Amino acid sequence: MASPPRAPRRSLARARAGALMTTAVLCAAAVAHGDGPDRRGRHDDRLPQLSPATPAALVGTCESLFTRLAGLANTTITSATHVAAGTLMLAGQPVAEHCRVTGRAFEHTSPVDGKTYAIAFEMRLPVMWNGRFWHQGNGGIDGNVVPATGNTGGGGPLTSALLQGFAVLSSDAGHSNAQGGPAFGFDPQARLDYGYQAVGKLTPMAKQAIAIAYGKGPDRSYFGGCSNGGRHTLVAAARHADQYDGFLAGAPGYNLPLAALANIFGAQRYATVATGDPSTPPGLETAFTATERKLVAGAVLGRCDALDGAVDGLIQDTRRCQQRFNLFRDVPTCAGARDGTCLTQAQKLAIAPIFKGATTSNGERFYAGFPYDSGLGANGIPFWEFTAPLVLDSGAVGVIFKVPPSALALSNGAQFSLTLDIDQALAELFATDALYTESAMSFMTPPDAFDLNDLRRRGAKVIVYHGVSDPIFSVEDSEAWYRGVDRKSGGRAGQFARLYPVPGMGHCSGGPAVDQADFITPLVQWVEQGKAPAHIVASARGAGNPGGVNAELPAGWAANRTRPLCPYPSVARYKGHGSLESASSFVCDERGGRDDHDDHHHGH
Ligand SMILES: [Ca+2]
Repeated sequence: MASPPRAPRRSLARARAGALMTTAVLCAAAVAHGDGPDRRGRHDDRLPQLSPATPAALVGTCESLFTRLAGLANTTITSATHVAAGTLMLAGQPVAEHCRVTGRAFEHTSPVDGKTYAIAFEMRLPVMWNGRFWHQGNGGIDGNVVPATGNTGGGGPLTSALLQGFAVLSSDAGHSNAQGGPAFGFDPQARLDYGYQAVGKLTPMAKQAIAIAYGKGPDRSYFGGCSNGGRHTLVAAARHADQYDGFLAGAPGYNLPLAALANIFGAQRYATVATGDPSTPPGLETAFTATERKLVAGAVLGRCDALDGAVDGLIQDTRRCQQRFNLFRDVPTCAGARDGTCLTQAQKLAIAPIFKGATTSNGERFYAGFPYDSGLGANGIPFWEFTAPLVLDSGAVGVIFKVPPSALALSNGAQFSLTLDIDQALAELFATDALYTESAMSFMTPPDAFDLNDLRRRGAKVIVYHGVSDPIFSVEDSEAWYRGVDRKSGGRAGQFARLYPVPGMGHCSGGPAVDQADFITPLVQWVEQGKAPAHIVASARGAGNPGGVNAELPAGWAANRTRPLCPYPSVARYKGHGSLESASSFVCDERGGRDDHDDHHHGH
């Protein structure tokens, strides 16, 4: 699947590294990389090994931080309070005592709408600190100061950065949803803060605050979040590779404006076959009902479940499944009225292009396709498919992203989305004018999503996870990211990046999936100890799970079923013996994704 590596372009660096190459260097490189030479067998550059963080204790009282932090530039501290141990519970565990500091930074009054904007934030600073900083990226259109717990946003939380003793920062990214939700998009600066500038402005502030609180700055810094928080993470990986050592991106919408427009494209397709009023979410959902979605999910399982060697309700071999499953052939076509056992030909014609990937009127694809997977019938799907395009993507595309913005998107999101000219809107995501001097595709996405060579060279690491049944940000877009990073690094993505697709999982969590995993610990071990992660064991969240029970686990699954999450492009395969409930019965197969006849030539 992955394209062959390009010829290396940094020949001078290679020559220098080659001249220095000794057995000792080779050993150091092998330790640092964890997986030895790249696929061409080259040891042509040595990645630095970052030193581990060391703990420290808070200096003085929490309350004293109110005055001690008063000198931070462009920042007003609004409170500093002590939070006793056990006041906050995360993943069923008590959080140790810490200080909660709140503030506002970079306040400005908009010349466009006259409103006052600021980047509101909170920091949670453990009294006994592990020496690390965690910048928490939040979801949606931001606009809320989500508690700075360092919850990574994915799965049912098993741990969090705050639980592990990180100093954690969370912000509203420069606007409050109480001021009108997406209406902040009329202010050019608020757009930029949401896109990337809030992160850039808060990073030095937070590090300085940590230095004041503990008498030293963070030894190691991390960035993480899911959905828009995953987008923030990959944007930071590209823009602030000098400021962060580890990145944990869940379901990263790193092409978020395109994904939002693709979701509107989907709504327009559904509207053509809806029997109800398509301008309401329940009306739009009549295009593809819960019963029909479960029918298709069952047909996908019928074709693909066994491809990984285990008929277990999970499709590990997603790519081979896409070659095997055919919506038109494998789902019965209604002879008469729709009764939940079939789809009409018109429904199939409306729905198939959504999975194939949104296109312009002349057939050019502008966002990734979505794989057919077992989670299509899950409870989290209809919000993203039938509600979001009418109430969320409308405001995002129409008010926050488009140049110029559209007032209709605020007053009537459904009308805006269902009548939107997709071709024109796509152009407007790339457009600028005298007032909005930066386009959405510039302020929302990484400057070059695939070029992480600065990050790689200084020893930083990236872990991405993504639900295969995610209906809003496609796992295929994350796979394209990984392949792009591999190309831009000359085939070295494995030295510093991992992508873990999560079969059956929806957007960030949930669905008929084994979706609970600790990604923080392997990331820290990779960054600070050079232990490159292979597979990561994930658990189902059945009865009694402290991170929250997943009500959608199929009846036949053990409550604590485990599976290895395998690094892309490998896929989990059943060994042929052992319990179907245990990760130990599966191996990660490097040949994942190739069809039987595919071993002699590269598909796709
Ligand atoms: Ca299976």
